[in-house]
Amino acid sequence: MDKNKQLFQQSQLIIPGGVNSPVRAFGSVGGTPIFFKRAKGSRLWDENDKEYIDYINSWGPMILGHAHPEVIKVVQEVAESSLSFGAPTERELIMAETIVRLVPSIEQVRLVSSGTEATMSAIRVARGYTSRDKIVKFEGCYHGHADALLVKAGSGALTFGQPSSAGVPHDVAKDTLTLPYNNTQALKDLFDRLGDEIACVIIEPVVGNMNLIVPEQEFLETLRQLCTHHGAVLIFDEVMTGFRVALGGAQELFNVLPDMTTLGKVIGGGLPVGAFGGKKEIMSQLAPLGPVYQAGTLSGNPVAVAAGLKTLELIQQENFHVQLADMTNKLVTGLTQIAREQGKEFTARNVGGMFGLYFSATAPNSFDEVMASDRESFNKFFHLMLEQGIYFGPSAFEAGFVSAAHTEHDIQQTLNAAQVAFEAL
Ligand code: HOZ
Repeated sequence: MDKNKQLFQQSQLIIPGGVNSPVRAFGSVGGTPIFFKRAKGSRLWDENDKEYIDYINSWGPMILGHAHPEVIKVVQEVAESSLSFGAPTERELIMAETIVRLVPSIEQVRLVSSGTEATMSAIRVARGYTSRDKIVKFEGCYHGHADALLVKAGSGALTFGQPSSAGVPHDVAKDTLTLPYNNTQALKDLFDRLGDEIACVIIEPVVGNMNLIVPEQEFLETLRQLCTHHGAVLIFDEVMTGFRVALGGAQELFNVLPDMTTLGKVIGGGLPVGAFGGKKEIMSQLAPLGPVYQAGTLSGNPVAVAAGLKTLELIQQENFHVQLADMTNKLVTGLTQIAREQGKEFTARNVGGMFGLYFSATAPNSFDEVMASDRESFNKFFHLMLEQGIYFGPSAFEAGFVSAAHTEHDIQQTLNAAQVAFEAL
């Protein structure tokens, strides 16, 4: 019997939905989730020993590819000295110095264990700093699963048709205002009405949770100006984009600086780490200095920080991001060209090493445009590619990721598979 099927059946008996994170259940695309047992470079192997080219890369962290020898070596060495102290270490200081040096707007930073913790904590600090309650987010942006942020969220919340989650108290959600992405006028209107009551605006500066959406420059710049004018804290959620779309993240790429930034994924090199940072004046609100409480036993975990530091060291090599973007660009250009030759309504685009695949005539710019794309064709395409050993995100609403381990050969193999898949559509 197919081992993936067998494991999924068993898992469903004792793990809700058979998975530990909803998108993995293949609910959006249908079929059986793949259970993986091994990964190296750009490749994955499932429990049936079938090989795949990986375009998820653990949703971003594996920017160097899987099991990079230098990352594995440092993880092994550090694990020998401790798995956790629950006390400060020198590596945490080096990590903080590295983040402050590389991310243009961060003056001080605190480490946590996940992106959800980072965004949840950033919002608490922003509320404490401004003494205001209202927060603003954008439709289809996903910032982890803290109660206040599960309002009109993207990613799994979107896939399962539940823009908000059950279990979120009305009193918590009522202070979360949502706006359409890339709609400058709606932004201005809201600030005109309520600007002086808004604690913060949180945004994915390039969205990776409703497929890939690129911000309009004017939209980001207006957002910056309005937040400054009204004393609202601007938070860039760079959990996905940080160190990926450019070394200094989306804020460097678009040259718009937030007051606070949340990070995750790449800074853990594949182990659980998150971070939030920003202006000293805001960050000094945090305990033990200030009145905003935030804490974590595994925060700054030595092994995770070591994996992240080695990853950050390696991605600072000259031309790293140029090459990553080039490789990703070859993929999206190739796919778009094949689709065009075959007369299929499809397009693709990338920002650095992050990409989107869209079954629509033009790349979407907002949540409504993403929702209007042809989901059925995506699902068919996904399975046709999967059969041929190409592993894209199992949902039309997720972005894709390329690593430095992906080669021209990987891209060509993917394009050959796409030729077959588009023909069969
Ligand atoms: N929320 C993640 C994608 N945007 C999926 C996380 C996972 O399944 O690992």
